[in-house]
Amino acid sequence: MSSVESWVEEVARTTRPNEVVWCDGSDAENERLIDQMLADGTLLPVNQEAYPNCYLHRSHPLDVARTEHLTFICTERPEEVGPTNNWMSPREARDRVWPLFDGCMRGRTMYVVPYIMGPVASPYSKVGIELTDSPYVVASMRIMTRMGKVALDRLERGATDWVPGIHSLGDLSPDRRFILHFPSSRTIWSIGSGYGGNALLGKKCYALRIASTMGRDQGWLAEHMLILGLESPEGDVTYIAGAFPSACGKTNLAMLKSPFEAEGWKVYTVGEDISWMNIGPDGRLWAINPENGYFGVAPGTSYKTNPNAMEVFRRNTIFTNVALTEDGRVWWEGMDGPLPERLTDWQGRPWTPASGTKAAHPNSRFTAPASQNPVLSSHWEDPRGVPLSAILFGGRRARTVPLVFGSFTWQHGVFLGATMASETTAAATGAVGVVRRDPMAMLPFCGYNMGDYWAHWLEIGQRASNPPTIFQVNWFRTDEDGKFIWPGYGQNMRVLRWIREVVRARAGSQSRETPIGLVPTVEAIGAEEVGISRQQAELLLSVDRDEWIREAEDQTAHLEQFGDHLPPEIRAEHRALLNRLK
Ligand code: GTP
Ligand code: SPV
Ligand code: MN
Repeated sequence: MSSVESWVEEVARTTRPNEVVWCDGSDAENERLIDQMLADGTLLPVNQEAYPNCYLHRSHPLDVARTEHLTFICTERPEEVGPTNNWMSPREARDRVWPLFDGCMRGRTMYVVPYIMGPVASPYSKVGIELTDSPYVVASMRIMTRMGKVALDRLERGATDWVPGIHSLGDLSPDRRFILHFPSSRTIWSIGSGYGGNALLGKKCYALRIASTMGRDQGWLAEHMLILGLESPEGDVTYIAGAFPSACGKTNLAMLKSPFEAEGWKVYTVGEDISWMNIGPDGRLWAINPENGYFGVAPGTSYKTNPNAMEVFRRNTIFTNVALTEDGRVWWEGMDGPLPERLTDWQGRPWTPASGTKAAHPNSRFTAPASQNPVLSSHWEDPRGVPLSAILFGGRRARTVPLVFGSFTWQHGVFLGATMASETTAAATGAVGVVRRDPMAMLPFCGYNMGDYWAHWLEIGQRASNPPTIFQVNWFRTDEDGKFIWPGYGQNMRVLRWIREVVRARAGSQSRETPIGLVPTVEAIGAEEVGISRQQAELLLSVDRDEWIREAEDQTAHLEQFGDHLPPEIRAEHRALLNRLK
C-alpha cells in the first residue's frame, strides 16, 4: 500500500466517514457533485442563460472570511513562529484539536482530493492532498488547482514531498474552529470552517504558510503576490509582481484593462494572488503562479472597474455569498446599472434599498477558472515561470504614502516591505479600516518568524545577481472629504508605465529623489489628465516630512518586537530613513 493510501485509511479510522471517494477531477465526477449539491441545497442555480454552469453557495453566516485568531503555526518553540503568528505546540494540537476530528465525518463522505500547485510541466510545482468532507471544497479545489488524476500521476512518477491536509466542516462553530500548520511535517489540519483560505487548503495554508517554510529551507520565496506582464508599444513585456494585503487590489491590477490599448500598452495576467519565486540561472527572480483559478472579491467588480473579471465569471463559476436579482442573476455592491428595487441578499432574505444592509457580503467572492481570463498571459503555464523586473508592495493608506515610489536598493526595498502598513478589510474577520503593519502582505500567511523571513529576503537579494527593483504603491490616498484622489483600476497603467521606465533606467527626468525614495513627477504619471486638479495631483505624489517622521517613529516598536531576529540591515535602513528625514 502506498504512503498516501495508508494515510487516508488512518485518517478515516479517526474521522469515520460513511464512505471514502477518491477524486479524479473528471467532468463526470464534477457533474455528479454539482447535482448532489443542488439537490441538498449546498448550491443554488443562478440564471443559466446569463451564466451557464454557474452556481451560488451561501456559507454559514458566522463563516464568511478567514479567521486569523484561530490560525496557528505548530512548532516546538514559540520563537520559531515569532511575535506575529499564533503559536501552538504539537502536543497541545494533539491534545486539544485532534479530538475534534474524532468521528467528525460520521454520516458524511470523505473526499480524497489530490492536487498540484503550479503548472503541470513545471519543476517548481508541488503536490498536495486534501481530505475533506465538503463537496463545495472539492468543486472549488477543482477550479483553483490542477486536481485529480494529474496529481496522482505526478506522485506515481516519484514526487515524494506531497503535503497532507485534513479538512472537516466540523460543526462550523467558531468555538471549535482551528486552522493548524505543522512546518516540520508539512501537514495541515483545518476544522470548523468551509470558507475560502480556511478550507481550500492549497491556497493560504499550503501555497503560503507551508510553502514559505519550504522556501526558507530550499532557497526560494512563496509570496502573496499577483504577477502581470506589461506589454509596451515596442512589443517588449515587463513582468511585475505585487504584494498587496487581502482585498487591496491584486486581482484588479493583474487583470487591468488598459486605457492605452490603442497605443499598444496592455496588461496580461500570470497570477492574481500567489507567486512562487526562484532564482534563475541568469540571476533574475522567476515567478510561477501556483494556482489554476481565481477566488476573487465580488463587491466593487463591474464593467467599469474590471471588465476582464466580468468575463472570467460568465460561466463555470461558483459564487459565494453574493446577492441575486429577481431573474436569478448575481449582484453585489458596486455592480453596473441602477440599484435593483428588489434582491435576495447573501443570506437568502428579501432585500430592498431601504433595508439598510449590504445585499452581498463584503467578502463575497467568485471562484472561476484562470483559463477563462480574456487577458491570460501566454506564459502563465511556462514551466520556468516569468522573469521579474519589478516587485510592488502596496496597501490602503488614506494619508502619508504617495501613489508610488521606488526603492534605492534591494535592501531598502526589503525594508519597505518589512514596514508596510494597510487598513484592514473584510477578507478577515475583525474590525475593518484599522491601520496595521502587514509586512510584504504576509502578516497572516508567513509560516515562520517574520524577522527570519526578512533575513531570507535579504539573502535572496545577495544570491540573485539581477533582482527586481522594489516599489511601494498606494491607490487609496484620500482628500479632505475622505474620497480617493486617484481613480485607480485601469488608470493604474500610468503607474506601471513609469515603473517600466525606472527599471530600464530611463526615468531620470521624470522622477525626483525624496528621503523615502524615487517619486515620479506629476507629468510622468499624467496625473492631471485623469481629471484631478494640479493641487490634488501634487498631494497624491507628496512626501510630507513631518508625517514621515511620525511614520518612521511608529515603525520602531514594530521592528523592535522581533528582538534578535531583526536583521541588522533592516535596523540600519530604518536609521538611514530617519537621518534622511531629519
Ligand atoms: P484578495 O483576494 O483578498 O487577496 O484581494 P485582492 O488583493 O486581489 O483585491 P481585489 O483586486 O479583489 O480588490 C479588493 C477591493 O478593492 C475590490 O472591492 C476592488 O474593487 C477594490 N480595488 C481594487 N483596485 C482598486 C483601485 O485601484 N482603486 C480603488 N479605489 N479600489 C480598488
Ligand atoms: C485573502 O484573504 O487574501 C484571499 C481570500 O485571497 S482567502 O482565500 O480566503 O484567503
Ligand atoms: Mn489573497
